[in-house]
Amino acid sequence: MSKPKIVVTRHVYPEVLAHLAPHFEVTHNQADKPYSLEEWTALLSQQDGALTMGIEPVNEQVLSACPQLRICANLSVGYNNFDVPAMTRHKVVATNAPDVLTETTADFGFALMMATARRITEGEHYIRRGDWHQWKLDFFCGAEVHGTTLGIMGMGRIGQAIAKRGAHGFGMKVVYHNRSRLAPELEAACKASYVSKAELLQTADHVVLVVPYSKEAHHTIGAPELALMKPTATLVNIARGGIVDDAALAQALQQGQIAAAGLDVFEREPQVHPELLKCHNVVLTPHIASSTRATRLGMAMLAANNLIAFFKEGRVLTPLNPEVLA
Ligand code: 8YV
Repeated sequence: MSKPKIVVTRHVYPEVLAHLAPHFEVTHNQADKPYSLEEWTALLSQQDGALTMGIEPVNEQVLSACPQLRICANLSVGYNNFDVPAMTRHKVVATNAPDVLTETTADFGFALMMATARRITEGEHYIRRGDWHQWKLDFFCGAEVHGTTLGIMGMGRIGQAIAKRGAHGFGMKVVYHNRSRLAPELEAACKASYVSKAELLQTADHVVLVVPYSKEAHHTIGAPELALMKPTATLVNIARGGIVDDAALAQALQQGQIAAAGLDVFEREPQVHPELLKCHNVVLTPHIASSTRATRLGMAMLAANNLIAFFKEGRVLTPLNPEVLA
């Protein structure tokens, strides 16, 4: 019997391809060349499944050209590249890759908050420019982290892991806002209190965004929200581009409405808003919050195992639309 055909859309570690090879006829893209929409649609239309990176659109337009397609397994926990209702209508199974990246991503969120508050990259740029000639008392004075108030928007697994770092490691008071309030035992484990969005923005010294992207969450932080924040506060976005209005943020940073920002995600990746690039008080990283080899391998293997379980056993490990399998 012939093997199902799958595509792995971008470069992955060789052990992932070796893991898939016994089960599938694999088309890979180890050259890591991004596809145009036309190339992507034409390629996907030839496949039974796909291991996607969280960036390739799987929507009504693409799906109508792919009657043979049965499953798309995202390597990422975020799945805003999927139109899940459209996939369900087309009976295409959707999976993501939760859990395996939680602690690593929380480490990064905390590191970005610290780097932003303590002006670490600004100090480095100063040295590299050759500007460091003498010690000064108020050299790159930053914001305190320990003992301050940490505001987390989006209290899923990653938000909770960041809260624990802040509360237990740095003695921070943790407040959070989420679509729904956590169960009391989860709040207690994180030492976190539920507050309204406005109260969080008004009281937090450091705001960290971990909200999943959806149309409703678009520009969760825009000019009105930035206006509520303290002028000494920092904002960190490790969620998704589009959760923050980047133009409004650049303006707030330039006008001193907030002290600084740390950004791992942007509205038009890989492009960064030109006004943000001009701001000295922003730390920029290229969407790397989950990027350690062990974690990225774990994410890729989970996506691969979803594909294998589906074609071998008719089940998946992390379903987004379980009704398709029922
Ligand atoms: C991924 C992420 O590496 O999992 C997610 O949702 O944002 C990252 O960890 C990225 O989406 C891959 O494109």
